[in-house]
Amino acid sequence: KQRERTFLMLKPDAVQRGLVGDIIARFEKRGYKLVALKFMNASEDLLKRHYADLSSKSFFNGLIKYMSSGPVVPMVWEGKDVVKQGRSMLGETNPLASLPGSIRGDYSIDIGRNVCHGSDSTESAKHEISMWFTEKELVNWDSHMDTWVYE
Ligand code: DAT
Ligand code: MG
Repeated sequence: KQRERTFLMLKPDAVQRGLVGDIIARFEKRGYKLVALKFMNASEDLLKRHYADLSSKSFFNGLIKYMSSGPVVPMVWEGKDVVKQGRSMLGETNPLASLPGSIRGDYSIDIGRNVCHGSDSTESAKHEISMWFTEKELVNWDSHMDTWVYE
């Protein structure tokens, strides 16, 4: 069984631009398993904790304002190497440095409107999952796709 999990979050621009289904579909079609998902307005307090390591940056206030400007879609996805693969499917932090075919490379231009978050390590994934979801919200289920995705 593949147990690695990552935290992904569709940002307010992804929601406003109608990209929610498309981005989720990429992870589904790749073969990853959805473990948790919600649709919510994130509080400034939660966003400040989520981006705590960037609190000294000049763009921090703008980042929090952007992330709290509309609803977001926090999600947990599971599967082999999902943290690293998720980052690679996202592209680079700066969309202009992201290859076509990546989410940011296909859907965004400015760094401050880069449509999707993804954990950058298994440790930060654990931390972020626990910040955004309770243990009860992480759904245990067997995907019948697994035997067709994994050998
Ligand atoms: P990532 O989202 O790729 O993990 P990060 O953790 O370094 O990148 O930064 C978090 C978010 O903050 C990023 O998605 C967009 C914003 N950001 C990062 N660097 C920035 C910069 N130089 N100017 C404006 N926004 C920035
Ligand atoms: Mg980051």
